[in-house]
Amino acid sequence: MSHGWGYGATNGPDFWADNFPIANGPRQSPINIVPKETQYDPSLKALKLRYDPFNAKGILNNGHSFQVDFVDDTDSSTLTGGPVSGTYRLRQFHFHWGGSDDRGSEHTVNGIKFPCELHLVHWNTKYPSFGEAADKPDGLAVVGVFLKIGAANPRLQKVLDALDVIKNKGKQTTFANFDAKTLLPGSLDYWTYDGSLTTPPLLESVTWIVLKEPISVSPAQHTEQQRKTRMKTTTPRDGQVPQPSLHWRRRGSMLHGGQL
Ligand code: SG4
Ligand code: ZN
Repeated sequence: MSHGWGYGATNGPDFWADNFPIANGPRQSPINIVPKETQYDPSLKALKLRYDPFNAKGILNNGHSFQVDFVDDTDSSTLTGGPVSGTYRLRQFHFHWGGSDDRGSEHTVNGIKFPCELHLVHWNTKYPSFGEAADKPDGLAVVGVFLKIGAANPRLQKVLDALDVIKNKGKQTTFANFDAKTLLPGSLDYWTYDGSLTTPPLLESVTWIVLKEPISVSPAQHTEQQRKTRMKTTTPRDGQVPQPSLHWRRRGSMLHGGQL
């Protein structure tokens, strides 16, 4: 993108509204999730993610994040169910990492930041393309996955290895035959709310599906990422989305769960 936005002292989130007035809009992301203030909604369905490893195409450093792009001209990698109706196609996934272990995620849970957050971006096939979908209220569905420091994550290593060749903004390289499903946690239980892109143009087009279970990254892998990239994150835009519009779903149909 050619806009001068960033995460610095003079072009960071507090300044985004100058060029993107929607920054003060009613459904801006990210938010702080307060689990005990969320509502259990029995009408929410199980999330279905079906990804074809052969759709993985390339990995790109866009200057704000690095993303793995997917071929999206057929319905072979899709998100269905969960809070959405219809079929959403996987377009790309990217990460938001922080400069230290105690920050990095964009969403927070009870104010707690995770070291990293993975975003899998999907677009609604009721529109002709990602571009057309990106500014519609039901245009995008992004699955957010927190990363916590723990065991080494061999699935993540392939992504980290690729970072060597895309150190600088605008660099890209092929990234083929990668199963995005291997990056997901065991449980697809989620919180959901209607929000926005977390970077300019901050379009209010994203149904957020934030998974409750984090995946792990080892201290060494996290250090490796910090050495290779200097990516930044957007902090929660508190108060803009009321907590009661968050819903959560447990796997199975234990309707009286209500506990986290
Ligand atoms: C990252 O900068 C991605 O690399 C962007 O991807 C993405 O923008 C942006 O984050 C916002 O997405 O899931 N965090 S987010 O709300 O997907 C879009 C690209 O620039 C439009 C393609
Ligand atoms: Zn993101």
